[in-house]
Amino acid sequence: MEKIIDIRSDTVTKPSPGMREAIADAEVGDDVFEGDPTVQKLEAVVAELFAKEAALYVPSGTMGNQVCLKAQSSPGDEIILDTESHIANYEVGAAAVVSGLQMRMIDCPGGLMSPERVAQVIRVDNIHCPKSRIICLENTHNRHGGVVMPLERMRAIAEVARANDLLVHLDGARIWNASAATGIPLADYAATADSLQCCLSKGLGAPIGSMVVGSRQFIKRARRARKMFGGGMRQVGILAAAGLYALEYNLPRVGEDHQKALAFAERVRRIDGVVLRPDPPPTNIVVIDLAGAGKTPGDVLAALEQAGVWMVPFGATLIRAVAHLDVSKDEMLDAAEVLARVIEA
Ligand code: TLP
Repeated sequence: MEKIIDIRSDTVTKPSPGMREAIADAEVGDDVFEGDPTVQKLEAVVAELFAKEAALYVPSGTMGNQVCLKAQSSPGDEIILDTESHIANYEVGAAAVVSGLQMRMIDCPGGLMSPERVAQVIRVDNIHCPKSRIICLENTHNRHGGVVMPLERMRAIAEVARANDLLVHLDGARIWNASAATGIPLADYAATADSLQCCLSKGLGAPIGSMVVGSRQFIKRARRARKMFGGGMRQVGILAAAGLYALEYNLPRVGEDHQKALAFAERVRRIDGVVLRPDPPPTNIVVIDLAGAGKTPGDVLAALEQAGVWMVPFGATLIRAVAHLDVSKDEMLDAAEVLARVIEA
C-alpha cells in the first residue's frame, strides 16, 4: 500500500527516535507527591519561556483549558468566548458540566474578537445576572483557519478585562505558531493573560501533554483542579521528557510548517471553485471551502482516503488540512495534486 499522507491535524505526529531516547532516559518520581524531577524541570522551563511564575503539566489541551476555567471561577459565572472557539465547540460542553459555567458566545469575524463587543456583553452588577468572570482568547485560532490574533488586539481586550474586574484566559494550543509567524516572543502574548494553556502535542511533536501557565497562586489552585479531574499522574517524567525534547528541538522549526501550508495552498487555490478560508493560510492550518466546487466534504474526504490522503471535515462545506512535523513539503504538494484530481474528476 502506498504511503498515507495524514494531514488531519498536527496532533498525528509520532515520537522521533531522539524523543524516544529522551523518554527512555528520563528520571522519574511520583508527580502527585511533586517528586518527579523531569516534570519539575519541564514546568520550570515553560514558566520561564512564558515569563510567568509557575506552570503545571496536564495530559491534554482540553484538560488545560478546563483546569484554568475551574481554578478561576464559581458555578453560575459566565465566560465570554468566540462562537467558533475550541472551548465552545470541541470540549464536549465541559465548561458547563464540570465548572457550571455559562458560555456567552460572541461572533468574532475573522477570528478577531473585538474589545468593543466584549465590553458590550459584560454583565452589569445586578441580582438577576450571572457574573461575567473570564474572557477566553484563542491564538492561533483553529476554526478560523490558524489566524494569528495580533498582540495589540489581545492587549486591548486585556484592558477591558482589567477595567471590569474580569480575567483573561488564553487557549494557546498553537501559541507556538503565532510566535513563529510574527516573531513576537511567547512571553509577550502570555503577559496579556491571567491563565494560559499550550499544547506540546500539536506543532511540537510530543505524543501527549499540555502546560498550564500563570501565577504561583493560580497554579496552586490549578493543581487541585487537575487532581479533581483525575489528571494527577505518577511517574509521568517519561512523558515530560518528550515535552522537554520537543521544546528544545522542535519549537525552533515550527515556522517550517507554515511554509508547507503555503506551498499546499498555492496549488489548492487553483482548483476550480475552491476557496481557502483565509487565503493565504496564516500559519499551518488550511481550511478549504468546497461550496463553489459543487462537492460535499463527505464525498471529497472519502475519495481522498481512497487515494491515501487523510483530511478532516470542518463544517457544512469545509474540510481542513494541517501541516506538521511528520509531513514533508513534497507530501503536502502530492496531497494538493490528489485533491485537485478528486475535485476536478
Ligand atoms: N484541537 C484538535 C481537535 O480537538 C479539533 C485539532 O485537531 O485541532 N485548543 C485548541 C485551539 C485546539 O485546537 C485543541 C485541539 C485543543 C485546545 C485541545 O487539545 P487536546 O486535543 O489535547 O485536548
